[in-house]
Amino acid sequence: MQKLDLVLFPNQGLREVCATVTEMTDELDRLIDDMFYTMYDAPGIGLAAPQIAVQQRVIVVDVSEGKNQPLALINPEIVRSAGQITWEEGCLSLPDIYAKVERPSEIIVRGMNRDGKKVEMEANDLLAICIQHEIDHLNGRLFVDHLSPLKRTRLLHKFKKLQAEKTGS
Ligand code: K1U
Ligand code: ZN
Repeated sequence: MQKLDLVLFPNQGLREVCATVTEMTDELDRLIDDMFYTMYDAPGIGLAAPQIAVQQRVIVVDVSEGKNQPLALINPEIVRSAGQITWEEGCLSLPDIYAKVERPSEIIVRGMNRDGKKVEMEANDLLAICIQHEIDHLNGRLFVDHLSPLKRTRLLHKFKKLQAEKTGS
């Protein structure tokens, strides 16, 4: 397994709609292993393929305390959503900035697991938030896009300032 480089904002790849996966291959299975390795190492509770420069509809998630409930979904789709929850979200592609985002609190998500089997499951609270955040990535959407234009501009300005400080530019 290997740790993959994370793609950071404002990379254009984070703004693209990812391609549907047409077949489960050994290469895709290895990519999923590498995605989990990269997510746990970050550390994060989710990761979407475009964050490691792969423009395909693949996400991995683990919101458990023990980091022992890995979930990989291929071509995930939300088929039903209800309720409302606000959570302070972060993003591995926008390190060190956080904002409260409102989303549905309960979802039914459909997709394929890494064995190539169709799956449909219900998710609530943090798991639902995380799956929605990752599916947004597959559609070129970032958590800051859920904020008002003023909040988004302020946060992205802060992000650019922090990055400039880090890189000394
Ligand atoms: O997709 C990503 O950028 C990963 C992101 C997922 C996410 C976080 C918060 C709400 C929704 C989705 C992260 O994992 S950021 C890191 C983070 O939240 C975290 C890291 C370690 C422990 C607990 C949380
Ligand atoms: Zn993210």
